[in-house]
Amino acid sequence: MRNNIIAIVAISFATVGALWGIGNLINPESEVDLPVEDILLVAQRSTFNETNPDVYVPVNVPTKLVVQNDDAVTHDLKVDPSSNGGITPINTAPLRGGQDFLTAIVASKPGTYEYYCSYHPQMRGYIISH
Ligand SMILES: [Cu+2]
Repeated sequence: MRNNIIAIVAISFATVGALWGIGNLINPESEVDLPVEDILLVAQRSTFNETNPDVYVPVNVPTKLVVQNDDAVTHDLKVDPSSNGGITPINTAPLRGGQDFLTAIVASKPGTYEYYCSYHPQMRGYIISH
């Protein structure tokens, strides 16, 4: 009985190992080689990244966006629907100090779109898709 259990466990490990190996052959780590960088916007002293920078994203390539609130006060980040329909709206919902939110910037047309904090009018910048 005990030998049977040991044999089953050994076969299970062998199977998992084989599947793992095959998976790596089919799906190598370097499968995606796009010049896309993740974007981090940190709300601090009521700015995003000190300068409310322009954010450049490629059209039709979703770009990972993390919004992090390092202030004591609540911030959010919103992108409204655009008149040309070229960007997916974003709304992080209110973020308290220390909270962050993971989302994506998805632009389907070239354009300039505003991002902003709905609590602080000076916290605004542009997403430029190209
Ligand atoms: Cu704010």
